[in-house]
Amino acid sequence: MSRRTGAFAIWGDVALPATLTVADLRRDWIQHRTEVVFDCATDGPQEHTFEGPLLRDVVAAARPGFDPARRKERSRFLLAVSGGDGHHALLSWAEIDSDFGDAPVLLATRMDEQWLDTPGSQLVVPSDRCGARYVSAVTGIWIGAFRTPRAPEAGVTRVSGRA
Ligand SMILES: Nc1nc2c(c(=O)[nH]1)N[C@H]1C(S)=C(S)[C@@H](COP(=O)(O)O)O[C@H]1N2
Ligand SMILES: [Mo]
Repeated sequence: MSRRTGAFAIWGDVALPATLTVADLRRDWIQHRTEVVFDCATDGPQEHTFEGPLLRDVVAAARPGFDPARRKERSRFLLAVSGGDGHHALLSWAEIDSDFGDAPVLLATRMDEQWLDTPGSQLVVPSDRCGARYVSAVTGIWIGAFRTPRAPEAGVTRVSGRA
C-alpha cells in the first residue's frame, strides 16, 4: 500500500479520521521535548532525545467516540499504534489521559536533532523501561472501545484444578 512519505492514519472510533504527516504534527500541535533511556532486549540501553506533540492531543483532535467529560466512559478506550513493518503496540487511553496515568507519550517529529519527516513519526513512551513500545515509522493509530464480550454461559467453561 502506498502512502505519503512519513504519513499515518488515525482511525477507528473517531468522528474525524485523518491522514497526517510529520509536518502536520509539527505545525498543528505544541511540541514537547524529552530525554529518554530505554532498554532493548537485544541491543541494551538506548539514549535518545525526542520532540513532538503529545499523543493525547493529536488523537483528541480526531474526536474519539467518548464524552470527554465522562471519565468512566474514557476508561474503556484502547489505542493500537502500528509501524509499517508489522510491529504493533497497545496503550490504554487512561494511560495517557491527564485524569488517569497522565503519561507524557509523544508522537515524535524529531529524534536526536534529526527530523523524522521521511522515516515517519515514532511513538515515545518515557514511562516505559523497555523499548518495545517505541514504535518507529508509524503508519497507523487506531482508537476504539473495549466491548464486553458475551459472558460465557454457566456450565460451558469449567475451571478446575482437577483433571
Ligand atoms: N516499527 C518498529 N518499531 C520498533 C521496533 C520494531 O521492530 N519495529 N522495535 C522496538 C524495540 S524492541 C526497540 S528496543 C526499539 C529500538 O530502538 P532503537 O532503534 O533506538 O534501538 O524500537 C522499537 N520500535
Ligand atoms: Mo527491543
